[in-house]
Amino acid sequence: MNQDQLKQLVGRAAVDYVTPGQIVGVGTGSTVDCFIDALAASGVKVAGAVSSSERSTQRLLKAGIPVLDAAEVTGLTVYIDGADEIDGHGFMVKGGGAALTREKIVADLATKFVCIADESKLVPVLGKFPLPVEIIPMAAAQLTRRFAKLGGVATVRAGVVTDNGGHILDVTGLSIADPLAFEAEVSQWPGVVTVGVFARNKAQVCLLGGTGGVKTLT
Ligand code: ABF
Repeated sequence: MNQDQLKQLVGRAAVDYVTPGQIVGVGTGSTVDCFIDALAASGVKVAGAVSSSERSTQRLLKAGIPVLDAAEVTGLTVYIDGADEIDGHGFMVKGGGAALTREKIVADLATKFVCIADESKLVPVLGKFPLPVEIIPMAAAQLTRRFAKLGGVATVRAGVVTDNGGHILDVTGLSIADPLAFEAEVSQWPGVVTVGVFARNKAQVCLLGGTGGVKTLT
C-alpha cells in the first residue's frame, strides 16, 4: 500500500471512535481529509464538528457536516488529527499544515486525542521534521536567535499567513529529547503563539497505518 492508501486506512479506522449524535473535534491535513471523507461515507450521523482550520471547515461543509465554533461547545469526547511526527509516548510534532494553533485549541476541548498517521510518522525522538512554530511576525529575528542557541536553524515559511494572521517559523536541527520541557519552555518565549510540540496534551490513541494494517498504539 502507498502512503495515500495508508492514510485512507487510518481515516476509516478513526470513524470507529466517533459516537453518533455527538460533536467531533477535527484536525487538519491530508490524513484528516481522509477521515472526513470516511465519516461522510460511513452513515454515522454526528451533531457537528469543531474544526481546526478553514481547510477542514470547507471539506466538512462540503460533506454536509455542520461546523460549530469552539465557543459553542463546553467539551468534546474526541479529537481526530494527524501529525508530522509521533513518538512512542504519544508526543507529537504538528504544524506542517500551518494549523497548529487552532489544532491545540480544539484538542484542548477534547477528552480523547486520537492521532491518525501512516507509519512513516513514527519516530524514536522528535525533531527530524522541521519544527513549526506560529509566531507574531515582529518577533521573527529574536526568536531565530533563541532557536540558534539551541542548535536550531529557523526559517520563516515563505508565502504563509495562518488563519490567525501569524507567520510560521520552521526550525531544523533540533533533537527534542524532552518534549514536555521543550514545549513548556518555548511556549513562554515572547512572540511565540504556538509551538508545534504537542506533549502536555498528547495523543491518547494513535492509529498507525502500515503494511500489516492499522496498529493501535495507546
Ligand atoms: C496536521 O496534520 C498538522 O499538524 C500536521 O502537519 C498534519 C500532517 O499532515 P498530513 O496528514 O497531510 O501528513 O494536524
